[in-house]
Amino acid sequence: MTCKSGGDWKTLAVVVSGMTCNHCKKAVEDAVSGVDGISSASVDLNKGLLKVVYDPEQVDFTKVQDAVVRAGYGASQN
Ligand SMILES: [Cu+2]
Repeated sequence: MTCKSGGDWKTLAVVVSGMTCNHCKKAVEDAVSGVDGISSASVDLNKGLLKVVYDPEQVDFTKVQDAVVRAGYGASQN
């Protein structure tokens, strides 16, 4: 992925369903952080929330959702 010099990253919060333990948390984080244009992905397991730092020129909610679904979980916009 290309490195950008600050300022144009955005943050997105996604509601993730189906996570029950730390393995799920890591599976979602790994799947989403591997997407081009995503700088970081972190899951709050208790809240069922995924926080994504992304480049809006490359990534939108659908891309994040695809990655979560591929990992076997559900994603909806909060
Ligand atoms: Cu699990």
